[in-house]
Amino acid sequence: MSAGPRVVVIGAGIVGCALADELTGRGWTDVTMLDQGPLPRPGGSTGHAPGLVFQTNPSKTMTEFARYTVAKYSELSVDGQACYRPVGGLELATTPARWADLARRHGWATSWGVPSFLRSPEECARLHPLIDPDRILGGFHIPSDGLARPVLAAQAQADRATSRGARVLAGQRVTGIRQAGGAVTGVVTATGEFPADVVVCCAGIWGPLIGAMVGLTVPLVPMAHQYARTTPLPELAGLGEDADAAVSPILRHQEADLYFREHGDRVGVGAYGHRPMPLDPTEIGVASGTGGTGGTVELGAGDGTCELGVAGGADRLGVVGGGGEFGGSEELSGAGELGGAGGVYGARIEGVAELGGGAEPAIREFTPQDFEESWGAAVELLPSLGEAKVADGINGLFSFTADGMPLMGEHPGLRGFWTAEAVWITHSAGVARAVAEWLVDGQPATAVHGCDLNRFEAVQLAPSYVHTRSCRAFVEVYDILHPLQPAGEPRQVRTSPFYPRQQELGGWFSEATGWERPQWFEANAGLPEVRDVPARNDWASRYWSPIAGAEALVTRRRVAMYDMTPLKRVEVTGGAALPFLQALTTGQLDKAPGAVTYTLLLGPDGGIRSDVTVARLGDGEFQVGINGPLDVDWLRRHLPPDGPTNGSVQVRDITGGTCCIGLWGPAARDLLQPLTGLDLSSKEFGYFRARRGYVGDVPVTALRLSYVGELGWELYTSADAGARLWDTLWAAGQDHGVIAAGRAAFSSLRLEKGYRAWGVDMTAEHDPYEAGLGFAVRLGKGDFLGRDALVARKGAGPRQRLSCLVIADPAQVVMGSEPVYVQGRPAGYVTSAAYGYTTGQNIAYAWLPAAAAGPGTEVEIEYFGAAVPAVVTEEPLFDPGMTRLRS
Ligand code: FAD
Ligand code: THG
Repeated sequence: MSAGPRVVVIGAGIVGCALADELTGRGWTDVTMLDQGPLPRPGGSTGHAPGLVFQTNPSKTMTEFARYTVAKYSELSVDGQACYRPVGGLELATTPARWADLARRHGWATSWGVPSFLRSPEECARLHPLIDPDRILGGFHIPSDGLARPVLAAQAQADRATSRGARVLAGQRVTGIRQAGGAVTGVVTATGEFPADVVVCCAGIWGPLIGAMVGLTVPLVPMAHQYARTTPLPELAGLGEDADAAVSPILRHQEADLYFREHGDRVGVGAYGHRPMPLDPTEIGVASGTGGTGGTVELGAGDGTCELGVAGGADRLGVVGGGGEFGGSEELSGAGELGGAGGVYGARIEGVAELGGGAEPAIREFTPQDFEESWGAAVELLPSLGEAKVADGINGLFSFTADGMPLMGEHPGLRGFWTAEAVWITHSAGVARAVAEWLVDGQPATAVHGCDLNRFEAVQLAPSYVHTRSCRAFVEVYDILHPLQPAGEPRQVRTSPFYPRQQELGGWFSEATGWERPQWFEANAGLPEVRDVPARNDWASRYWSPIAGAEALVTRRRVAMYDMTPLKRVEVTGGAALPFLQALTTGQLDKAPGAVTYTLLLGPDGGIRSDVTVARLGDGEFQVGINGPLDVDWLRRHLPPDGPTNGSVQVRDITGGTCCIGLWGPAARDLLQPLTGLDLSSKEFGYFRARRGYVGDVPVTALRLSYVGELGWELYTSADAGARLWDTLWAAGQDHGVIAAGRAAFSSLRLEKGYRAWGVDMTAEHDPYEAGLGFAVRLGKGDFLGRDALVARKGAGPRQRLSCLVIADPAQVVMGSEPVYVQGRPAGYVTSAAYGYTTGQNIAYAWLPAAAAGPGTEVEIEYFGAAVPAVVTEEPLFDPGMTRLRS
């Protein structure tokens, strides 16, 4: 068997070690892992993590990563010491809102296959004897959650990789990346060179520095997070002094931004309640005392934390021996080399393993005043802590991203350069497995679009954006977040040319990928249709207005203008544009100019990478309506290689330079025809056709299609003419009762029509047949990416099916990700949901096992702990005969 390509992994933290193990386990054994620090504690975040693994996450992918990490580390040990202990996880509620949210989290755990229970205060106190049951309303208990031993797990995986032929080298500080012809060729360290075909950056908080060596923005922010341990508690005396010993469940007290674990007879307290403490990666420094770092150890004092006095607050925390010991670093070897600003905690405790040890670039000095409030809340929850004191603590550094998700994938412009960054211990093995599959098999088995390095728009890579949003992610880490809750600053980063008009109409804006997007318009509050809109439950009524329902109704009754500008589009041009697109899509695109085709992009395994519309505007000219930056990345990656055909295909993102109004509704033709020389009759301008012309004096590309399932057109023009287009349509529309309508109405209408949203309803984990999109596949057209795998999957028959559910109670609108029970058993999960105003049906789409998904099947959706009855229903619910669209 070949050893595979030459792989260099940068960083021997838990992520690098897990990756080396996963790669070598798949037969890629020519793996060299480099770390600047000493082993097995090279000085990164891994050495400071207390190892709590709470698996439940709103993201299915993240939960799966955590499940795999639990399963894997449960099987690992070093010298008889287990790498994982399933002590269980207990998330506690002290407020009614949190209690309700724990029920929502129970729903996610159930949806993603993690068994869990809601427990009474007394049950919680039985599970964890330090809890005061009078302080809580209940708990969410996940028996398989627990404690990983990060350094041990890293070591176990590194050892296994080594046994398969990998090399792990300490004291090798990477200073440069070699490249040639758009691909990596090697890694340069302070003392050597390592040829490589694949380089994976697992450098944690240092990732941005490595990225900078290859012109790549690694959009993460190193942040300090406080973790402290108490003096011994008599109640825990039975556990002894081993800092790794623990029997009670790990705890989360999200209301106070706290988590807890046992360290033998002491308690470890983690706090997110403090102010964000971001750090510039250039200020982190490196571990000292090993070869290769030379004299280059540099630590800035710029994190702000070390300027703060420590003694004052320490007294109030009751720190052992007073505040002085917090500041003192003289007992720590290597501290001197770090020049005082090196994060060190003072008080050493005999018999308790060091949190860090040696020179520790990934910790900063504990700032007791930031911990004070947390300590108060900790004592309130666990009254026994009142007898104890804070013995030691750190401000430990790890990575935050704007959306809280990791950064996995390949550099967009340098082949062979990969990242696995911003990964918690919790997800480490799962992320590593996915990256290994991606490298070895060509794609991960798990849907990773939410973690893809290339998921961001350029504006989201601006340093200010990354910084502000990552700080916000820190602040919100334990907050109860509503799926429609608008993002904070920075806002108004991207606005369509219609934005001033939308503001005048009282648009209520949310943000996505930098765009301001109106959800509904207060100007429509006076529509009589508002009265026809049913009320909904408290959670679903947040960030929502009945006006949205009225906008949906008006779209079906008259006509509405939708701002479709944020829906991305690319221009694909050149002599080879047609064969290029043919090879990447499931549809037949070889049609005369003027045709529009709804088609799919598949991965090599036949999973859906995206669904797109391809408008052929000329022989070698296509406009492709896509779903996001990953589609641009996908198309670019598949461009024909340099050579004689170079330049025969160009892919250009035209989103920002153009804009689009969706003019939809039964009166759309009557409104538009007088404004244009185009003949809008169905005979001359049929469904799924494209034409160029003018609307008033605005040049447009008009596509006759509609994501809301109504007669009408998408009207594209250049951004400069957008305001003119809006005004022209608006003025002419007054006689037809035109309104501006927002995203909320849009979502309801598309679900009534059964149109899937990629990334929500279907992902790379699903094939077209399961997703109900078999109609978009032309197996007979010739070869295309994913075709062979798809043929096999078709033959095997669908395992699961995207199913349309109708909920009996109109008020019980659900939001997505809720578990669906068939015959009392968890069987699937909701993807998207909306009330259908025109059909009067409360809709939820859900993945269900194919065998259980037939129409008429009665199911229950778990919503905040309540069972909401629903029925699998034939789809689409609205206009199955397509009379509206084709009228
Ligand atoms: P690291 O462990 O930092 O490894 C990166 C490695 O890259 C380092 O060893 C570094 O030396 C090396 N490196 C960097 N630059 C270079 C270079 N130029 N050349 C060579 N080598 C280089 N997560 C959880 O899931 N549960 C928890 O309970 C938890 N608690 C935490 C508590 C604290 C106080 C902290 C600080 C973090 C906690 N985390 C927790 C987060 C977790 O520790 C990190 O997310 C995780 O360890 C990151 O692992 P990594 O391998 O990516 O990074
Ligand atoms: N408009 C344009 N491009 C897009 C979207 C869009 N690309 C991304 C995303 N949205 C793609 N999603 C859809 C989903 C459904 C339809 C169009 C885009 C659609 N489907 C018809 C149907 O299923 O009845 C297709 C009929 C056919 O194939 O003839 O219209 O909103 N420009």
